[in-house]
Amino acid sequence: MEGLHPAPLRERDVTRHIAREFYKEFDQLIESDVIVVGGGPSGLVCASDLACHGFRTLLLEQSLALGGGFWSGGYLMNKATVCEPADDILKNLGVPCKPIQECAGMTIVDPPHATARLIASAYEAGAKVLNLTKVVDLILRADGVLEGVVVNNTTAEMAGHDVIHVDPVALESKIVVDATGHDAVIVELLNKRGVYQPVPGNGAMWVARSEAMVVENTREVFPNCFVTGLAVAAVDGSPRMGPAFGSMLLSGRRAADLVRRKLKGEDGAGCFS
Ligand code: 48F
Repeated sequence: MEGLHPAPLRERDVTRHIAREFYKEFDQLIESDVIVVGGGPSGLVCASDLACHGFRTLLLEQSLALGGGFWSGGYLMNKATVCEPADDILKNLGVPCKPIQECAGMTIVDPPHATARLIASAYEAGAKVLNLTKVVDLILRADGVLEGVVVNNTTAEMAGHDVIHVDPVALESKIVVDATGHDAVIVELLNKRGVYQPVPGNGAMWVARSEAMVVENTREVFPNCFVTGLAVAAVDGSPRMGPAFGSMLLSGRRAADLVRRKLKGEDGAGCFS
């Protein structure tokens, strides 16, 4: 249609400017203060809080879409539970949280609405995002210091090295946060490299216990490596909790707070255990 654009839109310009912007930004992501691995609810809150405090924060997600397991409330039902006080995190983002009269403190949310707002909030806070980016290894010095992660394009990894052999690349950071859910990928890699004990994985379901334990045990598990969200339960062998998402949000917030205090050199912050 004439008059829609001041100059005719050229295909080469679309390609050129996508490439230019991507590589200009990518150049700045090679070195960050914090890399958060996993864009589920815990990773999104953690990345958003850290970026809000002015830390150079990079969120890595292997899938095309951010959001992890928060798009559905389990069993393909489009409702999820969030208990107090985690509902405040969502309410502050404008997500309706419906109180349930017969269960004090429990609210029901629409997961796609909540997930969309968490994603927007991470971007608005200034977190940078690389999706379709899978962490496959760590930068680990001989003195046991974690200095970043090794990543590859997810589609190249999916094809397998015998089909497409593409070498991964490294991204450096002062802190790595494992927000990879059940798989606790970063801690598993520490174990694979011989510097951390085996990861037991989640125990059987026990919602109340698990929700409390995940938040309480969000911590630095190895120098410069913090765990948040369901990865905490996997690392500790504590119970799974199904579609109860409050502790994911609170754990992401707690991880960001611990990381922030460590980076600021505050006393007692982030002692790994
Ligand atoms: O699983 P996920 O949503 O983790 P979370 O934030 O929340 C758990 C809940 O969704 C739910 C639950 C509790 O209510 O039971 O499961 O702890 O998000 C983890 C994200 O990490 C990504 C993965 O695709 C997902 O989006 N991820 C996993 N491995 C890698 C990765 C990897 N190697 N590289 C990059 N991203």
